[in-house]
Amino acid sequence: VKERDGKVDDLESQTASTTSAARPDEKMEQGDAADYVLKKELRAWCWLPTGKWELGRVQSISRDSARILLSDAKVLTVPVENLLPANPVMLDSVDDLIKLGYLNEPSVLHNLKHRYSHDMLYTKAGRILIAFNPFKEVPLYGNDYMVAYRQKCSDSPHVYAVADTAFNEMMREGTNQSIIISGESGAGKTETTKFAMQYLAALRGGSEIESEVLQTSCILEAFGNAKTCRNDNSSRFGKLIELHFNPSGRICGAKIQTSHIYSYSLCMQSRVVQQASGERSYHVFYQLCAGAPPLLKEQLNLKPAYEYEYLKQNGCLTIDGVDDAQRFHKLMEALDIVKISKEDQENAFAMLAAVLWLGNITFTEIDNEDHVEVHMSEGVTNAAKLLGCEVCDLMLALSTRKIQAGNDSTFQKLTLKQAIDARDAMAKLIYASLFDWLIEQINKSLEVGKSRTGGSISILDIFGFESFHKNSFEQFCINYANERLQQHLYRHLFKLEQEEYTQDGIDWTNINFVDNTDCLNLFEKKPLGLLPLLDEESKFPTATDLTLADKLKQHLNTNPCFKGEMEGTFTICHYAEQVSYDTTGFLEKNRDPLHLDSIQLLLPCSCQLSKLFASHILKKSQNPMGNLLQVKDFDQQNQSVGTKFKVQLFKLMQRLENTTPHFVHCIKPNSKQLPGIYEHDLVLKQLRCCGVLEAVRISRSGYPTRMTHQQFANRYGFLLLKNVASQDALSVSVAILQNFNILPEMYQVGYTKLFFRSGQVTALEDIRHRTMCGNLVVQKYCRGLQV
Ligand code: AD9
Ligand code: MG
Repeated sequence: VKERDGKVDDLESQTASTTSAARPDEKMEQGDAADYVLKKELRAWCWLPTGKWELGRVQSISRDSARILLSDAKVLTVPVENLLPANPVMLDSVDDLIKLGYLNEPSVLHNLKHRYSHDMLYTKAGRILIAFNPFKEVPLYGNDYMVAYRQKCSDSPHVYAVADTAFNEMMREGTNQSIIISGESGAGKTETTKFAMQYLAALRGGSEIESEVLQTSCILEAFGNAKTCRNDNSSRFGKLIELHFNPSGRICGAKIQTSHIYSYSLCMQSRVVQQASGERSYHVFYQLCAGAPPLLKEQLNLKPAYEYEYLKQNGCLTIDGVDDAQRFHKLMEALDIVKISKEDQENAFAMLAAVLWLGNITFTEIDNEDHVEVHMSEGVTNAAKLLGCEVCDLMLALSTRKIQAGNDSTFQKLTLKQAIDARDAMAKLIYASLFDWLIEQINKSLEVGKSRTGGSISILDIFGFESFHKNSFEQFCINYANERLQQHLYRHLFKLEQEEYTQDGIDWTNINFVDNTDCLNLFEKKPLGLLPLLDEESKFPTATDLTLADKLKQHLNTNPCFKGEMEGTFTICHYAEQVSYDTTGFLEKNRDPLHLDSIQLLLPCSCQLSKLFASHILKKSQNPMGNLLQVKDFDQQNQSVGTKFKVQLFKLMQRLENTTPHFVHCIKPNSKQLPGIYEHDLVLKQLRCCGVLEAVRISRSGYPTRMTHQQFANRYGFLLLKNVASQDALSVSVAILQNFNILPEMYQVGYTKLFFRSGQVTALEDIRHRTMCGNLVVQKYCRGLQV
């Protein structure tokens, strides 16, 4: 065991619970394992569930149990059915998991760990690229590497290789391509997106537009990323970047589409006014305070970050190793390169400063019913000046609510809590609108006058599947999006599998592919899906989060993907794992009440952007007849957040549907954001969440190992111990299959290739290896062997 274990690395030791190994789809593998161990000669390698997966070697086998020798020389007797087969040593560190004879979880994890510890960050899982985040500089990038992949001097897996394949397919077949990058927070999606973009920009590079496209990352990160407890540079939105090429393969334009859970009270926006401990608001606020040139500082009355309530509340103002002032200069350069005019830049910075000053507005109580008025301070005067409105109008909007009754309107005083909500709502509305406006400006600049003549490659950098101790509406939306993406992956994998089988004339009708359609139906089906039921309940003013949970339970409890258990919670069986959701806050978050007084205040402002933002929100809610709604209708007509999210997702999927997809799954090796640490359980969880193991399961239910007749005959022909040189490859192949008793249901013979069920070739590989080592008399072995 030592001799094999020498190959296992001394990374931080990990523990994997055995329960995590007992997945339903592992049952099949476990049955195989028993077979495998019993049918093979002694000394077979296997995985032992000893609290973590441990490698051992079979010493002896009685009826149902086996004695296993472990690396510490201990011997354990275990039920054979608990064992999983391990791959031969030569399959340590394969660059494609499909090459593993046994695709069980411990084998996959062992392989990935081995590669990670040798800085081999990329591994393929069939058609998916797995990318590990090294949390350190690794010399795998830059010009030399790009040239190597372009000239096909390297065939090891890499994100450059994925970008290269996408580019070549686009050029060769004229089809649009997409690169779908997923993974959990901090796994490296945004970095991977940038590597892919850099590669594509460098292919025929050198022109202005390529550097414009690359600079967009800097702008998007400043406005859309923030320090969270899981990533110092966490993207708080999803994005799809579509790169347009001309017929000679040069980038000629680009379009960015963002997706966030579109709510004025949620997720992206709430960070503007409040952050969890150890987290920051969006980078751009700190950059502006630290790096604005003196003139700009004066115009905006800017103070250092620690003077602003919205930024200083939890004491986290800086990020280790990051110079915010320097980043601000980079941001201004990037805005110049992307051709955002100086005037627009200044207007945008004024909106940021207005948000910061809004946060410093305080209230004083005026009666004993908790009613308040705005305290006169530099916060309110500066905010009013920057927004372009009268100080008294701003004070009124933040401390009263206008009630319209026919032609008359009255003002109702707000309580302290209501006033703070109104102030924060305005700050969030301005920031969300500014973000959307900025994307629009970048898109205009990247598309202006650039005619689309060739194909496109879209790169999707989107939030991955989430499962926390407590899961709320945000996770509900994010995981729904991931179900859709997962189905996209399944469809693509099935399609390609089936195409290959059909092309080679083999029968695929008996392959039982299972996908996640049932779970998607649970979300979407009208009228009794999760989303329609949520919308229905949101319309009842008297409904509560508890009545919602009851309603879901009442209608969906017979659905196999749904479980309504404890009060106020429900569980969804996602493709990745079961997730329990707490309905607290669901209705309010889904209704997304908008503070109309904010819009009414901003509409007549003299500042161009304030006005624009308010009218934009009103325009977006045009009713189906195309009539512009009145402010007073707005609340009733406003679509629910869940429905808006679904519409946004469908648009995104529609765009992806017309492309040939390439999948990259990023993996975070540890939650400490440090190099050299491999947390076994964390990696396993991500592999499941990313659907890698599901994709592997799909391959396993088909014929994952393929070889041409010629390759197969060349590789194993010499084992036949008779001269087959004069025979054709197909005849030699058939002779090998018969000679080594490979069962007919374990393979199919196509026109050009042989297709094998998982694990079949490993047995032949074993024989070949032993024969070549001269350790075994082949004839003797074959007589006893049933594969
Ligand atoms: V989030 O969902 O936006 O919170 P991402 O985007 O998945 O997350 P990101 O790309 O931001 O993660 O990576 C996190 C950090 O890991 C980066 O800031 C880098 O410091 C580090 N990283 C990621 N990939 C690489 C890499 N290939 N080489 C070196 C990397 N460092
Ligand atoms: Mg990111």
